[in-house]
Amino acid sequence: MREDWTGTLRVAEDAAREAGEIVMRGFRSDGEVSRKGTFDLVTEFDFASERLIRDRLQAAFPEHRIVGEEQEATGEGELVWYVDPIDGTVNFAHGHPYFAVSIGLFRGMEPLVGVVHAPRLEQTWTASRGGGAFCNGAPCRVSRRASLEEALCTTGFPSNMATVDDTNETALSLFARSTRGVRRCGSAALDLAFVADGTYDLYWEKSLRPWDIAGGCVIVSEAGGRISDYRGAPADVTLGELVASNGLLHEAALRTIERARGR
Ligand code: LIP
Repeated sequence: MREDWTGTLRVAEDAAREAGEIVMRGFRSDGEVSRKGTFDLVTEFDFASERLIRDRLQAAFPEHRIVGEEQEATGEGELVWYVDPIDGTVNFAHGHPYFAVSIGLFRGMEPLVGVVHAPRLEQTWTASRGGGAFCNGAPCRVSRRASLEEALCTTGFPSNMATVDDTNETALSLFARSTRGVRRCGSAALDLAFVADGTYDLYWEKSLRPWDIAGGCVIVSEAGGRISDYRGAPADVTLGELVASNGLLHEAALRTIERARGR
């Protein structure tokens, strides 16, 4: 019998919307901002948002594990929630509207429930396994553009870019020359949501954390897209590298990434 995740999704969506209200109280305010690294930021609203989401998830699913960006993981269950209280914190702290609350539920590598809620954009993407993907309640699907020449792409860079060798610059250059364009807007969760609704055709990035991408991966999968690592193996959100696409141009994208990496 097919499992029904609708009720589970409702809890996650309600939590994301409630957290979004907290986050919006801090948007363009004088809230406290601290540095996690040279360029990486955290605000009091990241902490408040994560506390709220954890409370809601723990109350509804005491047997589940919760892994979030700003607090220690809790619980031991095989079902794991990945919580990003604000994905795109640098944008948020600078008053840029491209940030989102992101929540994803996985069983191992199996995507079950995803929510990406962008309060400033007033867009909310949701999905549950076998139940399809939605944006603001309307069904959404990946695009049908089948070649890189027609594609609009998005990517990101690690926040510790100044100190790592593998910076994504070669891939950026190759994709910029072979597609309609590459955008870099600063929230992996939203990049994935926009792949799911057909705005972008392709997203790739590495040095990611599971909470950045878990919610979005569920939504892309349910919207008919493909998610993989850089070699084309099924995506594991805990491993940090991801290619997400409409499926049609996935192999061409993998070949470009391989070229960029000199293989
Ligand atoms: C950020 C991402 C962004 C990525 C950054 C960072 P945060 O997440 O979503 O797109 O390029 O490296 O991980 O820290 O704002 O939640």
